[in-house]
Amino acid sequence: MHLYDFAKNLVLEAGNNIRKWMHEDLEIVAKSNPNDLVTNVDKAVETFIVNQIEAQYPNHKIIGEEGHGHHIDSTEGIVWVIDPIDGTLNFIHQRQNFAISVGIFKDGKPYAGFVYDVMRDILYHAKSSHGAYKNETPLPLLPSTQLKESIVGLNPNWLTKPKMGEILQPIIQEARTARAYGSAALEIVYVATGLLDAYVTPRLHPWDYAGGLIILQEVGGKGTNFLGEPLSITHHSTVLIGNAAIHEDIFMRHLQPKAQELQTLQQRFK
Ligand code: 2AM
Ligand code: CA
Repeated sequence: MHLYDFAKNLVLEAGNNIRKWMHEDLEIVAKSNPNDLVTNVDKAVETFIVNQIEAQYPNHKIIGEEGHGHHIDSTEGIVWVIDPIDGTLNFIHQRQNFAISVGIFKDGKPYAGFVYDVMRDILYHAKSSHGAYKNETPLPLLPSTQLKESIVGLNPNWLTKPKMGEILQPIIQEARTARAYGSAALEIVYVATGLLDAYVTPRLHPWDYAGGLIILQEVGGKGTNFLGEPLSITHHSTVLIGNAAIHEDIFMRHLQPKAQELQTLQQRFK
C-alpha cells in the first residue's frame, strides 16, 4: 500500500480506538506540572500507531509525544512526528475538541500531514504539492487578511505571563478578536480552513504542529517561529501561523522589532 494511504488508514483506525477506549475508566497522570496531564489512552494510542508503523516500515524514524524518539536529532530518511491526542485537557474535561496529529517528512521536507478531529469525524489531510482536503473536499487557497480585520487564535494563559504577555497583548488588541480552542493541531487547521486568520503561541512541540503545518502550506499559509525562521521538526519552538499576508503583517510590525528580546525569551521558553 502507498505510504499516504497507509498513514490515512492508520490515523482513522487510531481515532476508532479512541472512541472505543474513552468509555473505559481513564487513568490520569500529571507530567511536568499538575496541569500537564496524560492519560492511559494517549499512551495506548501512541503505542498502537508506533507498532503499526514499525511492522510495515521498520526503517522509518518515529517521534511521538508520549516517549518515542525524543533523542532524534537528524531529519534524514522518513520521519513521522506524532501526537496521539493533541488537546489532552479537552479530552479529559470535554471528551471532544481533541485531535490526532501526524506529520511525515522525507529528508526534512514535508511529505504528508493528517489532523483528525476524532469526535466530529473530520480528517484534515494533505500530501505535499497535491493540495489539502477536509475529508474528501479540497480546501481552497487562503485569502490575504490584515491583522485589524482578523481573528487570532491564542491560548489566553500566555497573556498572563509578564514578558511574553507584553509582546502578545498588542497583537490581540489590534486584531478584530481572539479565540482559543485548546488544541494546537486543530487551531492550525482552523487557520488552513479560514476559521482563524492567524495563531500565535510561544511554546509548542513539533508533534503539536507537524501535521497541521503541511496542511497549512498546501493552502498557501505560512508557519515560522517568532524570529521568522522555519519550524523545527525535532525541537520545540515559538510558533506564528497565518495566511501569508497576516503572517508578514504580524511578523514585520510586532515580532521582528522585538527580535532581541524574543531571542532571550525563546531560550527561556525552551
Ligand atoms: P497537548 O494537549 O498535546 O499537550 C493547548 O493550548 C495546546 O498547547 C495543546 O495543543 C497542547 O498539546 C499544547 N501544550 C500544552 N502545554 C504545552 C507545553 N508546555 N509545551 C508545548 N505545548 C503545550
Ligand atoms: Ca498530546
